[in-house]
Amino acid sequence: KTAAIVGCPFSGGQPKPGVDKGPIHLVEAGLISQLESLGWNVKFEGHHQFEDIKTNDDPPIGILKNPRLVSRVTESVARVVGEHVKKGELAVTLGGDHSLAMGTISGTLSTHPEACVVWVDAHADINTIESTESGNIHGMPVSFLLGLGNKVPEFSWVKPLLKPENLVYIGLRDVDAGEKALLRDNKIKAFSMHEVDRYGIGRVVEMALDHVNPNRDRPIHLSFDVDALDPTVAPSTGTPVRGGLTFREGHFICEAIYETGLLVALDLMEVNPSLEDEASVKQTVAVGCSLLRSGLGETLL
Ligand code: DIR
Ligand code: MN
Ligand code: MN
Ligand code: MN
Repeated sequence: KTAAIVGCPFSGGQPKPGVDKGPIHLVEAGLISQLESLGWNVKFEGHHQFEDIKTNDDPPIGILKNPRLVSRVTESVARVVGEHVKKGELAVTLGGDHSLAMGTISGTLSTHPEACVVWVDAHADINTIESTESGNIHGMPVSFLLGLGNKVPEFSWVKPLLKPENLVYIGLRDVDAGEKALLRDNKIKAFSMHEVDRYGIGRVVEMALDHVNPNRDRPIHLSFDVDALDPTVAPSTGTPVRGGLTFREGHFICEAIYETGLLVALDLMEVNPSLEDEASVKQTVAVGCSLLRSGLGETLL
């Protein structure tokens, strides 16, 4: 069993500097050897290098910020992740901001069109060019993958390969009004923190998988935004929202999805080592590594 680490030092999908240092800190904290200790053959040939497009050469489209840069970077991530998944390697992408998932999920679906996506996040990241209030593309990747909203020609490489019924959310608690309408209109299944409180994380994961993967026979792409965790657990992230998943709830999701034996790609996004104090950074990076270990089969016993 081989895991391919795709380090993506990229921050162009949102305005706060530092999230590009997330993958570097995760690897420096010992992630590679931790995953090797779990019995994986881990491939890591250094972090991905992205060509830069200067802001001057990349004016907004509508209010979308850095559109050409985000498009170029995510397209190359799609190619890299797609190649790993095609070879049967577990693609583990380290972000970087969540716009990268436009690439990672496109890569997975290019090989496994029947794959389902479990999106763990405080946010739905489903704004369209019409609905976005921030213009930050990390709040939009899901709408591009689903083909919602007016097409942005710059992103013509993104094929709408994701079907709404193959997507499920866990952990939502900060969803824009326009996004709520998109979730409703497209009948997308979402388990917010309200459902986590009501049913417990065990039943929520079970129900989420029953929805997208009733026979437990389809490949799974898990896209985990660290801000799904409560800010007391993962403080160093760009858009923290109180009332999030506990340490154990976050890990339970990763453990339960590993146990299905169906995981083909895993993203860990939005760790920003430039935010909060040194202890908070250390804590957030450690929790990132530990979520990834759970996703790769670490057990408590
Ligand atoms: C907001 C925040 N919905 C936006 N999204 C964030 O900018 O579209 N996503 N923070 O991670
Ligand atoms: Mn996100
Ligand atoms: Mn397949
Ligand atoms: Mn988020």
